[in-house]
Amino acid sequence: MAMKKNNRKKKLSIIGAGAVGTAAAQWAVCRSIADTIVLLDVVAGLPHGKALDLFQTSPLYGYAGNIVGTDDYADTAQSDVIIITAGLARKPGMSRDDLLEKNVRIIREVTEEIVKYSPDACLVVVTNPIDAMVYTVFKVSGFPKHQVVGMAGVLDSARYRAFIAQALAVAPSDVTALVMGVHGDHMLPLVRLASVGGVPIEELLSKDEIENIVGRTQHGGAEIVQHLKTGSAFSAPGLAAVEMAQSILKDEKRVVPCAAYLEGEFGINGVFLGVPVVLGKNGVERILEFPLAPDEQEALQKSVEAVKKQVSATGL
Ligand code: A3D
Repeated sequence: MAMKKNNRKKKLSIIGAGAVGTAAAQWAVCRSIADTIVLLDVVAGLPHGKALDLFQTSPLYGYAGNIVGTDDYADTAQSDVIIITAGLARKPGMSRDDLLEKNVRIIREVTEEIVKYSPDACLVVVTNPIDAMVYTVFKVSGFPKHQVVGMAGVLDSARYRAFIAQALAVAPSDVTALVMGVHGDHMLPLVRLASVGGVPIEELLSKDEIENIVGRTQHGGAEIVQHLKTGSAFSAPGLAAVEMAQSILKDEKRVVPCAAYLEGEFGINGVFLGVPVVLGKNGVERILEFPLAPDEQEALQKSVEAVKKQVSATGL
């Protein structure tokens, strides 16, 4: 029997037309992941100009959908997925936690507007400090946990994979690796599970080489901030968010590390933390739980403590 095809038009909105939001919009166009892409910002003219510029790339990319720039949340109505990038980014010397107070205020405001118009959307949160901001979106929206997810692990794992590929001079797409936990210094790039074409990296790289790669992954964001001076990474973060949005919009069931709300998984309760999840049309459809080694469990616990500290600072 022929499968019924879901032909309903898909809508993606991106809140924040800054560096990450613009990169996400570009990647979304390149990959044609939605029929309508809305870019929203509070700065007058910014999203309109960026959307128009992007629209003019459509003959070159072959994207045939709508691209809308706006400062009116009514234009985001009935979105299937909303990527939230609104807020301040880091400058040299700042930690992600330094952004908390101002970004909580912005994220609250943004979430209240979003839910008025798109009660069924899956929300992909990018704004830092991510593990606390995704919690804020969850609490303010009142959405079920499967509809709210944070982007960090996809990016951190991509950085980890890129550094492993570079060290081994192999194709990055042949590297499989997972970063769990908080998006910060206590993130956990799992060494035991990292492999290249199925071969564990522990068989191919020395302890020192692996330690360097793990350290560089943990500080991957800061390394870029140090170079840029005026902002933080945007291209890989934008694509990481689009990778997640695509899996939801196209019901791909990709297995990706994301900040998901935990209720007992890995022995953790009541926080969002980076874990491997299955992303499909319902958002977070499953968390893939597996036994951790004692040192991994201990490292994850440090992540939990870091996130709880951030969350208590949100006042929620
Ligand atoms: P930036 O280029 O400054 O863009 C932020 C945009 O948000 C600006 O255009 C603002 O005008 C807009 N904005 C501010 N307040 C509002 C509001 N109330 N409603 C709508 N738009 C608003 O920053 P960026 O794009 O480089 O970074 C955006 C956020 O993503 C920051 O918090 C970064 O720290 C974060 N980020 C997270 C990751 C992760 O891996 C989690 C990676 C990269 C950036």
